[in-house]
Amino acid sequence: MFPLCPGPPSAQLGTTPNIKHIVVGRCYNYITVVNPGLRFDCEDIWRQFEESVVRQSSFNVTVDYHRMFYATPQTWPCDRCLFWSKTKRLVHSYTAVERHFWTLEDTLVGYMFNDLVWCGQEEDSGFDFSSCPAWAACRHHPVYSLWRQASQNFAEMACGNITVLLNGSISNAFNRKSMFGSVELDGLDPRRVDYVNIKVVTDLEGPFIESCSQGSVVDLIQILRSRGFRWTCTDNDETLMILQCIQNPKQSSCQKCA
Ligand code: N1C
Repeated sequence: MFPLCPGPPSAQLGTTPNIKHIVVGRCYNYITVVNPGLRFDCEDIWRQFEESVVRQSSFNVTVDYHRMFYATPQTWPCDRCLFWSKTKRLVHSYTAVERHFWTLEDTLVGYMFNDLVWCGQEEDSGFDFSSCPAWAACRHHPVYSLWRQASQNFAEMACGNITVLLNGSISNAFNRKSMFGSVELDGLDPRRVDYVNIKVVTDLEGPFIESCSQGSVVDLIQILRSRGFRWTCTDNDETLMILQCIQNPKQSSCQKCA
């Protein structure tokens, strides 16, 4: 089982220009402004990252980022983890108001690499700024490998009450090939996690395809049950609907109180 290949975050072919400045700058921002007091060596983290990516001689090898993760030991409130699948934009407006949640992008590694693209070159020792391998080869794509390893760590660390936000406007809201369904779910430890709170949210105007009692979400609940997790499931959580109304106030379903 391996994750889907949803395509790069933006329509660019090669490594994001100025990636070193972006990553090192985000790192300093994180340890200075976002989470002041953390002591990390941003230059060293970059070095470990760069060496992992550019040292690989072939694209058919999964990049091993363990040295970079080793340089970024971080603990976070494990009982506030928020997982998601196919709801990235909504999740981040949600965490902006529900500030106690932690997504992977709130950790240093997730923060540094969010929305970036990178790959090395077959024969050279630098990044390839003109093109990166097709996402069809995603199991070995250096971007995918990083999210896969980061997602695994994030899930293994989770404890207490955790939440997952799924998209009820698509079929297979819970997809066994997604990062959540293939890596994170299997990484959760029923001895550490008390409750898995599922939230299924649809677009305001639909389509209304999946819910807590319909479609692949039922399969997720079945898996959780069989592994001994306790769970709850909520359709169209009020805060999530209000957030969508803020982004789109003219929607007819947002006019109820007018
Ligand atoms: O495959 P997905 O969703 O189910 O992955 C989302 C899942 C979340 O719970 C996160 O903890 O996995 C973690 N995660 C990220 O935080 C993340 N940020 C950016 C996984 N992937 C992440 N990305 C990029 O989005 C990455 O390039 C990957 O390929 C997509 C997966 O998004 P998805 O298919 O919506």
